[in-house]
Amino acid sequence: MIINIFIGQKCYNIVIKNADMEYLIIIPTYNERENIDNLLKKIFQIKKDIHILFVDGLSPDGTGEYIRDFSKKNKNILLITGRKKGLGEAYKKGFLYAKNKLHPKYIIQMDADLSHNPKYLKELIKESKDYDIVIGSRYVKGGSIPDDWGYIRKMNSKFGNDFTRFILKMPYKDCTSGFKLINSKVLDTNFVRKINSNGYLFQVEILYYFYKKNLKIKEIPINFTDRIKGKSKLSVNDILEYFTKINKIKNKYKDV
Ligand SMILES: Nc1nc2c(ncn2[C@@H]2O[C@H](COP(=O)(O)OP(=O)(O)O)[C@@H](O)[C@H]2O)c(=O)[nH]1
Ligand SMILES: [Mg+2]
Repeated sequence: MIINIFIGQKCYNIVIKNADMEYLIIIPTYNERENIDNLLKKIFQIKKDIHILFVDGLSPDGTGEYIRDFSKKNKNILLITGRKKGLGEAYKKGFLYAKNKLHPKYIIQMDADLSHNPKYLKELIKESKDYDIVIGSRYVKGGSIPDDWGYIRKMNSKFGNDFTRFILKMPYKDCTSGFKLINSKVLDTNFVRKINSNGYLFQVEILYYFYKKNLKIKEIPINFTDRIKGKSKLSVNDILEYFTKINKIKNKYKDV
């Protein structure tokens, strides 16, 4: 909890460690206003006392203001904002805010568009007792991607994952999943500050670091569904970043 105390002209920010915060979901948002109602309803149906930190990129559709209204009524909903700089930058900001100010025991990464069905939170939370990282995985047995994805999209996702395993020699089936739980104690802030990939590669970079750290990692199956409302923000640049910078990640963490 953060309290602002004024003494004379000076404002002091006092951060009171929130002993109650166990699970914190971090959700980056950009023009996701239409999804917020449903998202919050479904998350709180699964776990009433969960905390959510939204990182909004000053969405022109008013997502930030919309969330702000919810956060006034429900202390478990938190919001930080700043200029849109990509998914990786939004997560870095959220991770650092969580580590420095909120101190949750577990952090969960999740999209706002309901592609990551909140019902899987139950399983992520259950496995958090035995694993440092729990990945909601589309490519383990029982998991899936949408049937109606076109050939190119399917190949891009599958080939991207095969390529990652080939280059980085990681054993995981879904290296680009954006739905995962991280035990907060393994998320080192020095590491977070140095992350320098932004799109799909952001997910690969953090997973590779966890892998090199020999952490306990588990994949659980999820059925990934396409967003119904709003538009995807990930771009051709993110795909290019993926294939051109993946080798740099290997070098960057060779001594971890
Ligand atoms: N704050 C912030 N959020 C972003 C940015 N880019 C994407 N997002 C959010 O990150 C999540 C994943 O992006 P999305 O467009 O669904 O990617 P896709 O699932 O790969 O199509 C969504 O909740 C987006 O609103 C950004 O630059 N800044
Ligand atoms: Mg999405």
